[in-house]
Amino acid sequence: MENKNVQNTDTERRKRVFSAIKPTGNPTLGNYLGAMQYWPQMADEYDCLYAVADLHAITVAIEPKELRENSKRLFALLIAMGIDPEKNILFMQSHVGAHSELCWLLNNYTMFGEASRMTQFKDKSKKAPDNINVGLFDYPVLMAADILLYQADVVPVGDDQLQHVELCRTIANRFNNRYSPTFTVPVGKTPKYGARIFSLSDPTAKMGKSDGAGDGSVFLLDPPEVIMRKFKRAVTDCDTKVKASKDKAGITNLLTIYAALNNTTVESAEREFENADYATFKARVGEAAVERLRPIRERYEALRRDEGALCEIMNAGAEKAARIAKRTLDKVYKKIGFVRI
Ligand code: AQP
Repeated sequence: MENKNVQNTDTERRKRVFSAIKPTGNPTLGNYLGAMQYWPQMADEYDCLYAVADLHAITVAIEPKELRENSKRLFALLIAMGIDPEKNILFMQSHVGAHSELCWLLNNYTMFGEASRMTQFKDKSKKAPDNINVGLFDYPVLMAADILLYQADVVPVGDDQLQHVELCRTIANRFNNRYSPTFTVPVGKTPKYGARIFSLSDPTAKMGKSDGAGDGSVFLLDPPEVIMRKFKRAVTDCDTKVKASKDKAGITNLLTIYAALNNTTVESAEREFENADYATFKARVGEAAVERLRPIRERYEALRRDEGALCEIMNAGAEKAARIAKRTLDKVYKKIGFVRI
């Protein structure tokens, strides 16, 4: 993906990647196929920063114990799925105070109408009508702060986050035009297959972390027999052909999952299952997911046995991230006209 609008303020460095995931529940196969699976390999080409977005997690109601456990679990999972903390900057968002600071500053360069148009805000407001808090409304501005602090060029995300990246670009351009080039204007990058994985029990709804105990979401830490059960029960249709089409949402979703898991195309998956019945096809998709997730679960369990080591990685990541973030934040304060000491 080419970015024609990048205003790179630091020409010496490699291009930068930033992405994050919030610890709101159990990470799903949707999170993995839509975004996370591409993160480890990006270190070959880019300087990468990845965060557990714990500040974002409190925009929905969450118990303290759950937030703490989800955050540690997600941090360990990111390492387990291949993010090497020596080659990437991996950190917990709340450990770098600059995120909240820049968010406040950027609030003043974001229009109320722009934030009101965000579909995720509308969807989440409908889901929790008794907790439509200002933080939920401000979510995309905090996300813009996350990205802009690190002068990120590329933001790998699933489909649902593209609108937020667009708003981030608007805010960055507005600030750059009002003062002088300050922020790199980033581009969002989505994968060809897997940018939106749907629920297995309702293939018209996005597979989400906070979907609870139902069979619609496959969680990355689900045991193999649970994964197999969920795929075997996946909703399909009353046809018999394993073919992607608009009126076959369930089968199309399963073909997409298979293609994204095997790094192949939907067309080639269709050919592979030309003569298969639905039961065989669903079992094969399940097996592919089990095989992909097995080593991740094993590495995860080993990492969770040593909390001390995990804390050290968190500390080191936060220090490195804070150093970069401070440079941007200082520049922003100065440009706006704050007295600096
Ligand atoms: N179903 C999905 N298909 C493809 N990509 C997805 N992502 C999320 N769901 C799917 C991508 O995963 C990354 C991390 O997501 P997030 O935690 O930052 O926020 P989210 O998009 O709100 O994720 P969830 O799973 O839907 O969480 P809840 O249920 O708590 O709201 C992002 O890049 C996202 O695009």
